Amino acid sequence: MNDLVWILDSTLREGEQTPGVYFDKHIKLAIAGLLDEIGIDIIESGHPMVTPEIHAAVKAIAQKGFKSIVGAHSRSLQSDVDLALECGVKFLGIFYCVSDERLETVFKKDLDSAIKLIADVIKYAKSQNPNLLIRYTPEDTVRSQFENVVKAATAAVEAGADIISVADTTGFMVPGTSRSMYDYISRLIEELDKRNLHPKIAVHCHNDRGLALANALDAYRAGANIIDAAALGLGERAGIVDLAQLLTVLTVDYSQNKWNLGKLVELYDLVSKHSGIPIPANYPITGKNAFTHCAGVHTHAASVNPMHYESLSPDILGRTRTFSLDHMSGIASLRYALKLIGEELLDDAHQVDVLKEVKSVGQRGRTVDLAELKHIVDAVKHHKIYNS
Ligand code: HCA
Ligand code: CU
Repeated sequence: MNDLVWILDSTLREGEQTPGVYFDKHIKLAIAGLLDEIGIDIIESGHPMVTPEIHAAVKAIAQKGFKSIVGAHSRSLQSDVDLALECGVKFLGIFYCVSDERLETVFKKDLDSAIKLIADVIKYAKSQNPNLLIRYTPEDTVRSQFENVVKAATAAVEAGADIISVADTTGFMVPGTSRSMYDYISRLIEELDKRNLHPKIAVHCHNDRGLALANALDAYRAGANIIDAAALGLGERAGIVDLAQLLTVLTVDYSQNKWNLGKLVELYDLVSKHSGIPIPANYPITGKNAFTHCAGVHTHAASVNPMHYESLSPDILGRTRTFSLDHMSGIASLRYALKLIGEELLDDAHQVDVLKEVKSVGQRGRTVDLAELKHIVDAVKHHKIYNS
């Protein structure tokens, strides 16, 4: 397993391929600023050929002087490369599919001429800037003929590519089956090793089956050096690996400790607001309910010791654990919440009435937060005083 894994964030490139999503230049700069603060190694900031606005944003981000390496996406065309280099990026991701099906029906080219085209563009980019970090991605890598991928990757590395990315463009891979990312990456590294080639290996996993993170971790275990992700898992169709989930698992479960996880909530709020894509309440790590306990049995045990119902602490993200009161709540949850609002001395009869009201609110499909609980307590007290 590779200890020095790099993260490439593609919120601004792949993420903007989410239908209907567009980030203004100042928002792109703010997102890139947060990614830099989090400690992301490579920010894939856009594909400058797509619009003049994206070109301007890539340029502005590249010139910010971030610690993160700022990169651009590019087709295997000299004109795309020129436009990207003009922005001053230090990383260039060039993609070209080499499956027989795509070559025959879309590009109308044979493999050798496609490979020549790819190698020529890489050589050209390297000649323009020898320090440029170049990634070559055989798009739809995992469904392409393996021999084609090895041949294209070999030519790309010989032409100057530093990174070969394995793209699961359609979220096709399934851990533990014959379509395992672990096996794929292992085989590719072995084949390149036989040719004495040792590029960095990146992995780009789409989430069509909900397996993007599992596949990315499979790739990491097999020795991948770079993992692509995006905030909120944004991207084409079901998107790609979710950045916050990936960084949290690598930190907590794989002992990597290089990211400022405390900034993720701010990043997600910003990206959610400006993409118009809400964060589902039950989304791992960043969802509203990710650290909220509800059922009476849970809140009771978790108020004794949170570990009973948590395997991740909200502290690592700068979040707080909450206890939600609704129709599921019991007297233990209520007493815990009463303590939090300084009402622990409320007498038993009042507590029973407060709990009744809490359950009634819950049955109407809402939860009671601490501010509302205070109002309920006041009303119950007032009611009793009024009636007595
Ligand atoms: C795309 C497809 C891509 C490319 C990945 C890469 C994919 O939108 O161009 O260039 O590394 O999933 O294959 O995102
Ligand atoms: Cu993609």
